[in-house]
Amino acid sequence: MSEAKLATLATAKILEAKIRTRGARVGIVGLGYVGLPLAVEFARAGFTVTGIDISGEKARRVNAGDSYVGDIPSSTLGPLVESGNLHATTDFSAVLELDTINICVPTPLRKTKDPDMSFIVSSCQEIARHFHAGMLIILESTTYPGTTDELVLPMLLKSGLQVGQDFFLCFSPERVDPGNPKFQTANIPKVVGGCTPACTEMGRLFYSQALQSVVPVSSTQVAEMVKLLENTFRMINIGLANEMALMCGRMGINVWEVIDAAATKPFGFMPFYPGPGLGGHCIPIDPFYLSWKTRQAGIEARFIELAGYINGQMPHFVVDKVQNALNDAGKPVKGSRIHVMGVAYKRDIDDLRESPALDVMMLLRRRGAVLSYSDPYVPALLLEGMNLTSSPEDSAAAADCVVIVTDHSAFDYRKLVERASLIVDTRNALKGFASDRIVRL
Ligand code: SAJ
Repeated sequence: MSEAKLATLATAKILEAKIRTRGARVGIVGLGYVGLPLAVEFARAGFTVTGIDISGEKARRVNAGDSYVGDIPSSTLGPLVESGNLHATTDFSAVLELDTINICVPTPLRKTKDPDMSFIVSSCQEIARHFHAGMLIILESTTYPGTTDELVLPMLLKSGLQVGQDFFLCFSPERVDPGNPKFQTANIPKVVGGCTPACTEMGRLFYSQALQSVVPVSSTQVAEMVKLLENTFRMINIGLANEMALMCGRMGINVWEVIDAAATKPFGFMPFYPGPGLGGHCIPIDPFYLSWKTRQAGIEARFIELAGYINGQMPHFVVDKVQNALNDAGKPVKGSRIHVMGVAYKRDIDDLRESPALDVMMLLRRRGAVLSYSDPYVPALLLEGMNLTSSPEDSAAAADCVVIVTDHSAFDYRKLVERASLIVDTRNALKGFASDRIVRL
């Protein structure tokens, strides 16, 4: 066997041994709601973990054992930092001392609905500057199929090292669901696909040291596509539920009753619910990474485009409902006091990203409404340059119309029904209440 071949085998064996003995020095780039929980799991498993983030504030808070991620209490983070198993830095030269790196940086959409790859590119450029033989690199950021092989791999090959021999490169989709009480990083099955079989096996071995279940697949593209299928599935089915709402609304049928009854089918059906639109940093965005890529391949992702259109129309549908409800009460939208209940993108969280509530409020404001809102998770927000602060729930009673946009559990719906003069309910939050003052989606 040639010396080169022997050296290659040695590289893989040495990295394998480091991983098996937990001696591998683990790096996590991007300490957000994905990266920090992952860093904690590997630190818990006994690895020495270095978190790398461009935010000095994040690095400082991690090193102080002060968690800013809801799923990681400071009581969990602190001891791992004190024991030396976890520390954070903004200095990418730390890569020189690392054996593995997981890249967990954001992949937003541009306004043109094109993928914004800038965070992946800048992270990989920094990693490539300090990259060395014997490393396992795993991209976790949601992206279009082909990113790992077409964008990341060439940046690492510039080192002259060979993938699958001198270093190992994989993709593994993040599946973190912030606030999920049942499924957290450790017990969510982890899909991983490598540039070569040896890469896939190294990725499988790595995750199996800290996570309960690993699902190896044959390539990085398969792994990239798995995530997009998961979230495109959701987005399209939510679009179907919204279209059902539009159809039932036109036919005077209660769509919520239809869905609840359909959901009694014990097989072959999964309920999704209509709403004021699609918010969050995953579902409205991930499918457009796929449709952008398929367009390059000359294939139109028609379901994605159609569902995106329908979901995007829901804020307008809600505002028309409000306008018609006020009209039936002899009031124009212009000058009416309209109080929005809940502005976060989904219940019981504080995240405003892509929240449809912002679209609804903007449309109502442009029709001349006098806006106020209540959201226990969002004390203040900026709407087209206007600073709004959350009012006490009681203030809803003084409004000409209340719109339930996000159905937080903390709201007192009974009191709202007793006191409000008109309520448009976009979430079926008032399912148990009957009143001619309630207008449902
Ligand atoms: N929504 C509806 N109708 C539904 C479900 C959701 O209108 O039936 C709306 C929500 O109100 C929200 C948006 O869609 O505005 C997205 O909601 P989501 O429940 O999909 O929550 P996300 O955005 O937090 O999605 C995450 C995703 N997790 C990852 O990407 C790792 C998604 O894959 C999960 O399935 C989802 O959490 C979850 O199940 O909680």
